[in-house]
Amino acid sequence: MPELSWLRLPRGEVCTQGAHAVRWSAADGRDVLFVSSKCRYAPGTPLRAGVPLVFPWFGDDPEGRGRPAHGFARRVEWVVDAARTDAAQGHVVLTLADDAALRTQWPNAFALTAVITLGDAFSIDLEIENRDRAPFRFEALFHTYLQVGDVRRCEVRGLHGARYHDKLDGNRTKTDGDEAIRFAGECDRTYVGTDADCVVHDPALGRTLTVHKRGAPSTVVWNPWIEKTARLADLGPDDWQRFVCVESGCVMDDAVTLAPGARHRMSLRVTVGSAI
Ligand code: TA6
Repeated sequence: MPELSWLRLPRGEVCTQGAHAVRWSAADGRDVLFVSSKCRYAPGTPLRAGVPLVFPWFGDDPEGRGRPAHGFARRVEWVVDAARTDAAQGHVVLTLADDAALRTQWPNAFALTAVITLGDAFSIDLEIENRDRAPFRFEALFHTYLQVGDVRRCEVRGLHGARYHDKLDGNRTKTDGDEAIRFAGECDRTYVGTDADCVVHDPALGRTLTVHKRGAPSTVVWNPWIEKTARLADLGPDDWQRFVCVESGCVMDDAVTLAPGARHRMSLRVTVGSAI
């Protein structure tokens, strides 16, 4: 069975499949990204951990042709263009371009460049370039799994007043009237048209995690809770308590149409603060 290949850095690990930042530890040595207790490490299989990269579509195959959910970018090998580490941080650059196999899934010439830095902060900068002769429309998302002590005690702040599609209610459009998102059941919301940073308050671990973003007007907040977790083979039965996804990108209303030769850049930065 072929193995996955890894870039082992001072503060975490990046899998070359999917340019997937899987682990990152903060200055206090504690993990910040969640890794499922039943994560599967097999070529072609997405890892339920860290920051999967969603591209070129979000969610199920929009054309219903049986193509993989959340696109192909997280399932294929990227090329390592650079890897530099010093005592404090690691910096890697990985690229992905169309090839004959990918064009059977998505008939567009493109290039992706991911620049990942693991230090006291975590960051990914993703550039999407249209190398085709015609415009193309894409969705892209940093599907970030944040480790928390107990999701039932967490709050996510920053989305008050923002518009979202509620996947648990037929993707109906709603407006968030709450000061904070609190979790007492499955949550699957795609906020659109918001550049707001989000703060996860985690009293159980005594920290806050701030999700900063640029060029990414969508924020997805997801926790599968008990029943959906039981339906996911690569999540342990109690894993739902230990993570919240606060995902940043350009999806649904915020999908991007890119002209030939044009580039879109989106970035994610996660910082750790003390609980307040
Ligand atoms: O995070 C939003 C979401 O679309 C959820 O609906 C759920 O499906 C999640 O992504 C996980 O998707 P995956 O394909 O990684 O199991």
